Amino acid sequence: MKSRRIVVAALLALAAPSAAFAQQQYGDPTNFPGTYLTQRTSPPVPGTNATIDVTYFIDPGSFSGQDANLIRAAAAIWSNYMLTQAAVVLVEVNSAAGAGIVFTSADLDDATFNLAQRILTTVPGAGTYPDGTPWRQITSATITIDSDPPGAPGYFTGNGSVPVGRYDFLSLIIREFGVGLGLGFATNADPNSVMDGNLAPGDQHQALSPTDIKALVTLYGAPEPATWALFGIGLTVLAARRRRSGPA
Ligand SMILES: [Ca+2]
Ligand SMILES: [Ca+2]
Repeated sequence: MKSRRIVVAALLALAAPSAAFAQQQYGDPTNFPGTYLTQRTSPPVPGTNATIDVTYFIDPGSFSGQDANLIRAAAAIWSNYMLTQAAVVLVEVNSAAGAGIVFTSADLDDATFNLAQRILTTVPGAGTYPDGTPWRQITSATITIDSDPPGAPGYFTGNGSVPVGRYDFLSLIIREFGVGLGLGFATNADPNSVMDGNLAPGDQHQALSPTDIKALVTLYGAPEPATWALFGIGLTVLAARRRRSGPA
C-alpha cells in the first residue's frame, strides 16, 4: 500500500511541470485563463496564413542610441525565426500612435517589477483557434523598461557573456518582445526559454528555444507555403520560356 502511494506521487510530480509549462507559454493565464493573446486580427488557419507585420516603436527620449540598437537587435533575433517558421514579422515605426509594441522607460519599483512593466490593451477575438481555444487580440502593448535596475552598475549592453551581477539588456528586450507578441512566461521546465519571468543577474537567453518557437507558431500560424511554391513555379515557367525562345 505504502509503495503504491509513492509511485502515484512520482507520476504527478513528472506530469505537473509540463502541464503548467504548456499553459504559461501562451497568453496571460492570470487575467485570461485558457485564452491565447495575439496581435493577429483573426485566428491562424493552417496553410493559409499571410505574414502580418507587428509594429514597434522605440521612444527616443527613453533610450540611448546604443540601447535603441539593442532593441533592434532583439527584434532581428525574433524575425530570424519568424521568416521561416511563423507568419509574423517585427517592423519598426517612427510613431507611438498605432504601434503594436511601444518601448519606453522609467525607474520602476524593484520590489514590484522584474525590470519591466507592461500595459496590454486587448479586445475579444471572433472565432476560435483550430484547437478550440478562444483568443484576445492585443491592440497595443506599452512596455516600460526599468531605467534603474536593482543593484549596481545596472545593465550589461556589450557583446558576449553577461558578467556576474549584471542584467543582460538584450535578453530583457527579447523577453519583452515575446510579451508584446502574446507569449506568457516559461516555467523552470524550460530553462532555455527567452520567456524567463524572473530575469536575474547573470541570466542570458538570446536564442529562442523550441518551445518559444512552438508558442509563436501557435499564436501566429506557420507562413503560407504557397509563397515558396509560387516562387518555384515562377522559376520553372521562366526556365521553360528561356528554352523555348532559345536559338532556333
Ligand atoms: Ca528601479
Ligand atoms: Ca531566471
